[in-house]
Amino acid sequence: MIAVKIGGSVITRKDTYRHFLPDICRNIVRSLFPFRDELVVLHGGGSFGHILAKEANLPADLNERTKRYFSRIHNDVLLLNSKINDIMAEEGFNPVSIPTSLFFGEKGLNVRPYRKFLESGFNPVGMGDIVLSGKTVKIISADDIMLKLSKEFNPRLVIFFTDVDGIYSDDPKKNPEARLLPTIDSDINFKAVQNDVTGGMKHKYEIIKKISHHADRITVINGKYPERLKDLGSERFIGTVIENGR
Ligand code: ATP
Ligand code: IP8
Repeated sequence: MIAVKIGGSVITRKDTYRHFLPDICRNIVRSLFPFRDELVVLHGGGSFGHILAKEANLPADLNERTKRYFSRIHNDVLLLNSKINDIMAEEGFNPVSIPTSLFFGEKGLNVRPYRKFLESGFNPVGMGDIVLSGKTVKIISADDIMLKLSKEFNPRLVIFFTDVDGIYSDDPKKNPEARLLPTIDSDINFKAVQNDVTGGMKHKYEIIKKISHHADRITVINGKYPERLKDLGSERFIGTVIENGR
C-alpha cells in the first residue's frame, strides 16, 4: 500500500478562505497514476479548514457556538475533498471519500472503511477534519490519520506533498540560510505556520519519526514539482527521505 498526504499548503492558498489551486492538484494526482492500484490519499485542510478552525479556538466544549463552527468546517473540508475527488476521477482513479468525522469515535478513527475500499480496488480519500470526541469538538490533522493508517497497513511508501522542497534545518520561508535536509538525522528549527492550528511542519516531523517504525520509506516533497517523485531513490532526488526505523 502507498499512502499520500496532499498538503493543504500546496493545493490551496492558505491565507485566502476556500481558495483552491486546481492545476497544482491535477499535476500531483497525475504523478500518482503509477500507484493507483494500491493508493490511499489523505488531504489537509489548507484554507478550507485552518482559517475557521483558528477562529473557533479549539478544542472546546460542544455548545451552540462550536456546533456552528463544526458544521461549517466539516462542510468546507468536504467541499475541498469533492474537488480533489473530481480531479482523481477525471484522471482515471477510483476515489471514495472517507469523512473523518463520521468514522471517529471513542477509540479514535475506525480504519475499517479504508480497508474495505482498498481491498475492493478503490482509492480511499480521507482528510484532516473537525471531530466530536465525547462532548469535545477538536481538529484531527491528516498527519495524525497517516500515523494511524501506517500502524494498520505498514505502507511501503508514504508521501507528503507540501509547498516547500522538503524538511529544512529552519523554515525556508523565513530563513534564507535554511538547508534542505536529504534525511532527518540533525537538529531542526521549526517556526509556527500562520493559519495552521495543527502544528505545521513541527507536528509533521514528530509524526514522521513515529511513522518510520511502520513504513518502509517516507518522503516529503514539493507538490509544485511532483515529477520529482520519479527520481526517488536516485541521487538526483530533491526532497527529504526517511527510511524505515523498525
Ligand atoms: P496543511 O496542514 O494545510 O495540510 P501542509 O501539511 O502542506 O499543509 P504545513 O503544515 O503548512 O503543511 O507546513 C508546511 C510549512 O511549514 C511550509 O510552508 C514551511 O514554511 C513551514 N516550515 C516551518 N519550519 C520548517 C522546516 N524546518 N522545514 C520545512 N518547512 C518548515
Ligand atoms: O491540514 C487540519 O488537517 P491538516 C484540518 O492535515 C482542519 O493539519 C479542519 C483544519
